[in-house]
Amino acid sequence: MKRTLSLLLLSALSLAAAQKVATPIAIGIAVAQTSNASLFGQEQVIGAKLAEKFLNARGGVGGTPIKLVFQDTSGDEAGAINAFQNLISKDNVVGIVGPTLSQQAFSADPIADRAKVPVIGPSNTAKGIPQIGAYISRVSAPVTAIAPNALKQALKINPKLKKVAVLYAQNDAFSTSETGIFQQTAKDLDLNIATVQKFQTTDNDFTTQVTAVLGENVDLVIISGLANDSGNLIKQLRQLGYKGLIVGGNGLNSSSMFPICGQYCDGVIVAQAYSPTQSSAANQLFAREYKAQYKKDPPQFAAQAYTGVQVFVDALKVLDRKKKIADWDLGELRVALNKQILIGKYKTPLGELSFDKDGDIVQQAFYVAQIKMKDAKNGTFVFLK
Ligand code: MET
Repeated sequence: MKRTLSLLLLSALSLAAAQKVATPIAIGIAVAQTSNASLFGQEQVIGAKLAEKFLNARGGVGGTPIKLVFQDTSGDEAGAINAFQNLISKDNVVGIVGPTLSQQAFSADPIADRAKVPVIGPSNTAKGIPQIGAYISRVSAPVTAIAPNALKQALKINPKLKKVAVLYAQNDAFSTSETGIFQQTAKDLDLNIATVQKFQTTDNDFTTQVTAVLGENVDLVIISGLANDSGNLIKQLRQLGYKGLIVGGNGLNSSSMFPICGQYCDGVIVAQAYSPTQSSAANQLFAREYKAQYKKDPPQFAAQAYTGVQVFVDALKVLDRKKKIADWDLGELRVALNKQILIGKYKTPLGELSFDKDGDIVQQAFYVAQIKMKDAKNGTFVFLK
């Protein structure tokens, strides 16, 4: 009896170990489709789906199509962990593009790393993300590469800038990481930080912080937060009379924020890891396809999510030429795929990219844009020279 049981157990185990890769090839997308973080997540879903359609139309992986499997992470750690676990153990994906927030990545990525499932972060920009583990990389350039550009641009617009106020969401890993870079860069540029104010991503009323900022007579305000909080903060800053320049971080890099701050978003300076005018053939195709469908320029979060899916497909193609993907053992494929991702070079909408030894993106060009509102709900990011 005992022997039969252990035999059964053994064969179940070896079955699990010998699990083949399903076709179409499943790639997991774990982003925020609900909660406030879905202001970014919606753009990521669009970008990922465009990649699926576009890459399958061009033969997928050596003739085998890919299939995206979506698991909503919502906006918190528990949601991301749950989504990752489902994708890894239930949906048997070859790898995961996600999650939306760095705050979620620090909790969910270690689960994939332990399971040896490659993760490509599509928007996680906090310091330390690729260092979570060998299976974690990202196509979203870190705050260290992005944030300083916005401050330099603010100084270009107003070379007389001297006194600045810094505000950040203290309960969010990305925001605390980004404000560190903003504050260091401000000091490096000889700006005088008159006040540092904290808030929560769940806050709606910023009277205390705005009052403190107005009391300092600053000529630049620098904000690190997510979309809803930052949008409301900007609105209240302007309504209470602040007239100077505003630099927003990555959390302000979405038109989903426009209805929140409305006309008050006008003029906010935001650094970019993507430009719709980037001249590569890969971007021209992506931007054309996006524009045809959505009647506007593609946003950064869509371009990065598209790139995440593309990197998986490009790396899978290399492995498929050695042995058809359907013939691989899933566990072995995940390991080989991670290795291939890290050594590859990719022609993407973000330009040509590769990864450093930790899995951080090596990207050629960055940009800065300024928000231009047409009315209370609609606006654009105008790219600056
Ligand atoms: N860059 C953010 C992060 O790493 C996510 C999107 S913008 C708030 O959490």
